Amino acid sequence: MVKILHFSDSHVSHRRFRDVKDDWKTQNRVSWLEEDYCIGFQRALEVAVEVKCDYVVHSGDLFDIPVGRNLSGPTEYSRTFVIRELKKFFEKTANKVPIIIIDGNHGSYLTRNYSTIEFLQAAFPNYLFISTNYQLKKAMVDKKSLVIEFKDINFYLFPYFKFGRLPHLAQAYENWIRNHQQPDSDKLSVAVVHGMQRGMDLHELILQYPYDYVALGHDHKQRKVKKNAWQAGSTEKYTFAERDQENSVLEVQLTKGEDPIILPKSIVSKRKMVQFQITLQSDTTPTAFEETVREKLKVHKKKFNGESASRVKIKIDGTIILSNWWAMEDILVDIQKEVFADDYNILEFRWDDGEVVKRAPISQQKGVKVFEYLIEDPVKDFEKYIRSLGIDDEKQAKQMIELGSEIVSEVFTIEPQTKEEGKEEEA
Ligand SMILES: [Mn+2]
Repeated sequence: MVKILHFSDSHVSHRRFRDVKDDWKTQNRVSWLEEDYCIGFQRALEVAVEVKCDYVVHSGDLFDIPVGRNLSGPTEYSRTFVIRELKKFFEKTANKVPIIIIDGNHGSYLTRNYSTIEFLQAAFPNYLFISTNYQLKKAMVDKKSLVIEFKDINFYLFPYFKFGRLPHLAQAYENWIRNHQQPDSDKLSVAVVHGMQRGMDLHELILQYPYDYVALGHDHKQRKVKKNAWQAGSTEKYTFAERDQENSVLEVQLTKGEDPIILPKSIVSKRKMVQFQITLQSDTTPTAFEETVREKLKVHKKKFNGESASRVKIKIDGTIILSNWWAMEDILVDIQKEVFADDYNILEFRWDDGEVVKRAPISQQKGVKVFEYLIEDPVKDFEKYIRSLGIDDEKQAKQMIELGSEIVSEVFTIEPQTKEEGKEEEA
C-alpha cells in the first residue's frame, strides 16, 4: 500500500488591503490575515508527517500571487515561511518523502514563462518536484509527457490550463493527453490536476482513464468527484462562500487493483468568518438600518485580539430609494472606522450591496410624464400622449402611435416593476 497526503489551494501570501484592520502581528512584518494562510500550509505538512505518508501532493495555488494582472510576487515573509516549513518537513522525514507540486491559476506570472514554485524546486532539487504552466505548454509543443516516475508509482501532472476557451487548444490538449498522459497498467498511477469545470479546465479524459487516483485542486470546497477522484479543498477559508466549511486534507491509501481509501484530516482554522443578511424595504430608514447593523455587531464588541478576531461580511439586498442608500453607505463607512478602532474583535469588515435595487425618488424618475397618461386604457392614453406632443408629420405620428401601442400593451401585461428591471438600472 502507498499512502499519499493530498492537499491544495493553500493560497499562501494572500493579502487584503481594503476593509481589513490595518494591524500587523509583529510590527512591519506580517498581517494577521496573511499569516492565516501560512498556518494552513504549515498544518497540512504537519498532518503529512503524522500520518507517515510516502508522498505529498499539492494540486496547485500554493502561492496566492501573482494572479491575473496583479504581477506582485509573494512577500518575503511568506516565501521564507514556506521554505522553512518544507525544510522542517524533509528533516522530519529524513528526505524520504517526496513532494509534488503543480501550478494552479495563482502563483505564475501572466505572459511570462516562470512560476513561483520554481524557487522551491531549486531549493530542494532532489525531493521536491514541480510542474509549471510553462512546462505544460512546452510538453504539448515537444509532444512529451509530464510525468514523475518512482519505482512503485507514476504521477501524471496537469497544471492549470483553460483549454476550453478555444477549439484548437482543446483539440491539441486532448491529443496530448491521449498520446502522452495515459496511466501505466503495472504501476500505481496518480493524476495531479488543477481544474474543476469539465470541458473548460478539467478534461473529461482525465476522469475516464483508469488512474488509481486523481488528485484535484481549484475547487475550494472538498468533494468526491468520483470514487477515485477528489477535490481536496482549501487549507484556509478564502471567500465568504467558504465560511461554514471545515477545511481538511486527504490521506489517500492506494493498492493496485483496489478502490482508493480516502480519509479526510481536519485542519482547524483559528478564525471565524461570519456573514449576515439585511433585506431593505423601500421604507427602511437609515436610522433603522444603523440599528440593525449595530445589533448584529454587538456580539463582537470586545477588545481586539488578532488570534481570535472574526472576518465579518454583511450581504444586503432589497429595494431602497437612492438618497437613503447614500446615507446608509455613509453609516457603514463610519461603523467600519469604529470597528477597526480596537473595541471590536473584528479583523475584516465588508459589505456587498450588489443585489440592492436602488431607485431614484418617484418625482425624479425618467418617463414620469408618460406614466401620468397610461392610467385608464394604456394604448389609448399613449395615443393621447403622442397627440399632445403636437407632431406635424401625421405619418410619423401614426407610426409612433402604432409602435408605441404595441410596446405599451406588451409592457402592461407584465408587472410594471420587476427585479430584473432594477438590475438593469444599475448596469
Ligand atoms: Mn485555483
